[in-house]
Parts: sequence; C-alpha cells; structure tokens
Amino acid sequence: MTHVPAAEKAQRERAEYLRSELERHNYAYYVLDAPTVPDAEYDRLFGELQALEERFPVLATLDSPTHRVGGSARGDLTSVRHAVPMLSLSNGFTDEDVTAFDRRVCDFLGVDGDVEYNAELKFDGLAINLRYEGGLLASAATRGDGATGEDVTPNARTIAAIPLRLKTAQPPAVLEVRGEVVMLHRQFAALNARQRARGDKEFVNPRNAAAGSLRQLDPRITAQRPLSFFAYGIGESSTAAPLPLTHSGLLDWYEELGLPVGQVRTVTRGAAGLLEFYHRVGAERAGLAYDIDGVVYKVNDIALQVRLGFVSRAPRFALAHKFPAQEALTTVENIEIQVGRTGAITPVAKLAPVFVGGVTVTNATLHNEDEVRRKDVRIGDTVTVRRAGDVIPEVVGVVLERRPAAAREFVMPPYCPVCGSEILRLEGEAVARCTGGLFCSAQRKQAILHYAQRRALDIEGLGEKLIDQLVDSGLVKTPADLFNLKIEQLVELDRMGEKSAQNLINEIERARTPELARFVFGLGIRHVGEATARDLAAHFGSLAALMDASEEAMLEVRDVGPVVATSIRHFFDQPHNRDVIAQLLERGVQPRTLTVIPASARPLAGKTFVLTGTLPSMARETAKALIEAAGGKVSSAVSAKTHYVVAGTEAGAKLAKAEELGIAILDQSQLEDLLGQASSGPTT
Ligand code: 5U1
Repeated sequence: MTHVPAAEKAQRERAEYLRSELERHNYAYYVLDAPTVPDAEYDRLFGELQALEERFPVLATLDSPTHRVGGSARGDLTSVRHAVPMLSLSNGFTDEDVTAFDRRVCDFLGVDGDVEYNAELKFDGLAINLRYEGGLLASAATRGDGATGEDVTPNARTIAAIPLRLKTAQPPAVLEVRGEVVMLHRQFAALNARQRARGDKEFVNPRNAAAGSLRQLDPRITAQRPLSFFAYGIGESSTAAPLPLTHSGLLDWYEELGLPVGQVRTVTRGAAGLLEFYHRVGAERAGLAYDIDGVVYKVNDIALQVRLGFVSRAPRFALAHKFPAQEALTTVENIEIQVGRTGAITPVAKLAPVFVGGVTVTNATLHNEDEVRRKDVRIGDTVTVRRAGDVIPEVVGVVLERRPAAAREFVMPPYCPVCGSEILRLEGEAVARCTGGLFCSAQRKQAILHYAQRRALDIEGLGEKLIDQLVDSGLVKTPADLFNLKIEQLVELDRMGEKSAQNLINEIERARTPELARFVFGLGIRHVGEATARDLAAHFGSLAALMDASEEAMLEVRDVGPVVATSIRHFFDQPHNRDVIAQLLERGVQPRTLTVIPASARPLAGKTFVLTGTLPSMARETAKALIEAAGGKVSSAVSAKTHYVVAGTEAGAKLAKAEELGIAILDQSQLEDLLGQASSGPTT
C-alpha cells in the first residue's frame, strides 16, 4: 500500500480546490456572462495551480483548466468517424414553408390540434461534437461531412466556455453534446483589431474567424482566439438515469451540467407560435452578441421526434427557418464620394443591385480612404456585401480571383463634388473632409445649427426642426442669411406664430454682437472647440487679426499645435468661408473685440485646476469661466499635473486622489481669493 505523506495530501487538496474555483469562475464568466472575480484574481489562482502542477506533475488531471492553454502543434487534423451521424436541418424561408412543415408533422403524427415545439436560435458558427466519458471531456470533432469529422480535441479544450468536466456527481458513462462554436461580435472586433495592428489579414466575418480558429493545427493559436460555444443537440449517450423526455428538458439539463445554452428559446405550439418566435427574434437579431442565420424549430417531445424519424439526412421533426442572407456577392460598378453633415468624405461603392438582408442594395459604405486601400477594393471587383439588420450595407471583402484585368483603383478627388471646395485630409486623421464649411450645402444645416447653438451665438428658439424648414424653403443658405430674415417670412413657416417669429427676430438681433470667442467657435472650424476659440480670441483680440494670422503665429497660442493651426489657416483661406464671414459683417454682425492680455499678465496662466463637488454659491460653469478668464486651465481628472483641486460638498474620488498626491485643495473662498488677485490685473 502506498503511503501518502501529509504534505502531498495538502498539495492535492489545494490543487483540487484551485481547479474547482477556476472552473466556477469560468462558468460564471463564459456561461452565465456574470463574472464573479476580477481578471487579476482569476490569473492569480491560475498561476498558483500551474505552479503546483509543474512542481508535482502527478497532481495534474485531464480536466485541469491549465490544459486550456493548448499543447503542441500537429501535422494534420485526423479524421474521426462520428458514433452517431451529425445531421443537417431542412431549411425554410417563408411563412408558408413553416405552415407546410407544421402540417407535415401533424399529418405524420395524425395529430389534430397544435403540436408542441421548442424554438431556438440557429447560431452561425461551426458545428462540433463534444464527447464526455465519465463526465470528462474525452474528445471533440467538427461536423465534417456528417459521418466523419476532424479531431479538434486539444483545440476544444482551450475554449473556456466548454466545460472540461460536467457539473454532476453522477456523470453519464457517455454523453455526446452537439452545438456550435461561435465568436461573439465584440470578440471578433477585438481579434480583427489585433490582426490589423500586427499587419495580419483580417477575418471576413465571425463565422470564418470561429472556423479558422477551431481548425488550427496548433492549439496554442486556438487558445489565443476568443471563442464561445452553445449546446443544442445530443449524439451518442449512455446514462444510468433516463434522459430528458423533451428537447427543452434536454437544454435545461445541459444548463445544469454547466454547458452554455442559448438563452433565447421558447416552448410554443403550432405554426402561429413558431412564426411569432421568428418575427420576435428577427426584430431583436441586430442586438444579439453573436451572429445567427435563422431559428430552429424542433418537435419538443423526444418520443414524437423518434416516431417522425428522418428524410434523407435531415430530421423530419426539425426545421431551420432562415433569415434572409446578410451577405451576398456583387460587383463594384463605381466608387463615388459622399459628403456628410460635418464635411466628412465617405467613399461609397456603387454596386450592381443585389438582394441581401431582405432588401436590394446598390450602395455600400467603404468608410474612408484607408479602408478602401486596406480592403483593396477596386472598380470592377467582385465583392462580398453585408447588410445586418438596419446597419448600412458594407463591403466586407474582395474576391481576388475574380478581379478583372481592367479593375481600377479609387482616387480621392481633390475637390468637393457638392460645393467645389478643396478636400483636405489632415495629418493623423483617417477621414478626409470638405473644407467648404459654412458654404457647402451638404453641411449647411449642420453649420447653421452649430452657429446658433447655446455655446456659440446662443440664438434661442433656432433648433434643428426650424433650421430644416429655413434651409429647405431656401430662406437660409449660410449663417449670414439669418440676419436678413423678416418676420413676414418666418410666420409662413410651420408652427410659427407671430409671437414666436418676433422672439426669434429679437434673438437674432441680440446675436449681432457676440463675444469674439463664441463667434470663432460658431464658425465650426475643425479642431476649434470652445476652449481653443477662447484662447484664439484672447490671443489675437480681433477677427481680422485671427483671419490674417500665419500658422506660426497661431502656434504661439496655448494648446494650438500644427494640426489645429493648419485647420484654422485652411478654413480662412477658403474663399467661400471668407465670403460668408464678409456677409456676416456686412449684415451688421460685430464680434466684440478684446484687449489682448499678454500671457504674463494672466496670473493663473499655466495652472491646472480640477473642480469637484458642489461649491456653496458658485456654479461649476462660473468657476470654470473665471479660472479660464484668468488664464488657468480646468481639467476633468486629477493627476500629478494638477495644481489645484477646488472642492465643494460631496466631493468624492477626485478629492481623495488630490489628498493622496499632495495637491493643494481650495474651497470656494480660497478660489475667490486667488481669482481676486487675478482680477486685479488687466481684464478683458
Ligand atoms: N439551435 C440549433 N441549431 N442546430 C443545428 N439546433 C440545431 N440542430 C441541428 C443543427 C444542425 O441539428 C439537429 C438535427 C440536432
């Protein structure tokens, strides 16, 4: 008899404890989608178990979570014959296909009333058979041709959503669980971002990514790919206890065993119940975390399933009700550009009409110039187009082997097709923009809305709906036209009484003498937000000085770097923009000029403040404006670069951080003292 020393017993118990904890956290994270511990704690437990198993290899078990990291690469995936064939499903596409299916079932069973069905999602991934022996994952195989698949056991072990041991004290001798390996949308996006960063080829869709990841020869690669799994079927089984009597009962049992099961499922009756499920899922589809390509209906009673049997290779008891395909092939007839409301230029593929996602698509976005290059889309190419839900159709990829010799590359035009202004792509930006700004009709409404908003000219009552009417009726083309509006014109508009019209005219009148900073902000120059507009106004003092300033002169302004300076210079160099500004001035708009205060005379220059909590009698906005007027900067986060934290009541984490970093903390009166010193200097 072997003697087990106490120390070894303790190590074994510790290893068992760590394994069960890690599996518990895995289950909570991957199956329940409700993590129980932070990632760092998981990593700590994992590290401890790994170290234990390395020191005492006898402690390592087949179901240890440490095996999920993947073993060594193989030369080939070996073929395995399925103990029970993996069947496919008959497809239906229309409501009539579903009523016909239900009628066939009723006729076959000789049932007069409604048959009970289980309705669930049809996951768009890769089908897999997981074989558990004595509750432990023994092997995993892809569907292959249904009779023979590929052995992907080491790969499947790396998928955290697949339990290595079933959660039961009395495991079945054999249980083959069938389901789908999928990649969640967020996992897919992260994987493609990684591929992009490394310069590797991106995956076309989550299904390809899941299939490519599972069928790797090197399981260490699979281990790095974020895969999920959903169970929905059963293969060979040998259990002491009887199996569930219904399909919904089987899915419930799987959940108890720790297997992930799709949460969107229902038990319903008759064709009407099935169609209701289909339409409900169709409406919710775009919000799901993974791709589905339809729903699956199965007669719920397993005994009835057995009676119904099979036709060729598909069960008579089930139907896949497919959604319209979300991807289709078509050809790119041209690549044109579209000008957005902010001037952003989007290349758009003009396509040979194709039916996809339930509609005929003729345009697909190519997002930006870099995207066109990255996907290498050329005029004449055959491309895969995707339209998911209400999402704008997009070109997913090119079928290179079908590229004609005459395929032409896209060239970004130098001028805006709408207004003729120059198209400019600033350094470091993905998007090219029309520089027409105030003039470009594609940007007109947006430009006027921006000009009139509270933080700019603050023309109360001039909102989106009214601007739509003013522009659509041709009364207003640029912000300058606002100052020509007559009350008689306004009362003609929808929902505009005499009083509102008069109020609006008064508001416009008031906006004739804006602060220079608000006026500059209102122009909508790219990269010029409120703070930069204030700095520019304070630095140059007048609109004329700002409009004539060189880029070098602009670089002297606080927080203005080369990108911002180029953008401002470019804006004022556009004849269209100069024209609109000239019209504004002609129509009596007079930005209030400022006395320029040298930076040295602004006592809070170079000081960064953070405001937190509620001050006794000063609104946060006021405190911010006063600090900035004195040359200080207000930031939202406390860091080592913060000079002062102004704290009121209910100041929380920011105050604590300031204390921790030893930053000076001011109350309202101390801030006022500081500002008082500041305001004894020159003022604007
Ligand atoms: N949800 C679900 N998907 N799916 C796919 N159930 C389901 N059943 C299938 C397939 C191929 O086949 C049955 C015959 C088990």
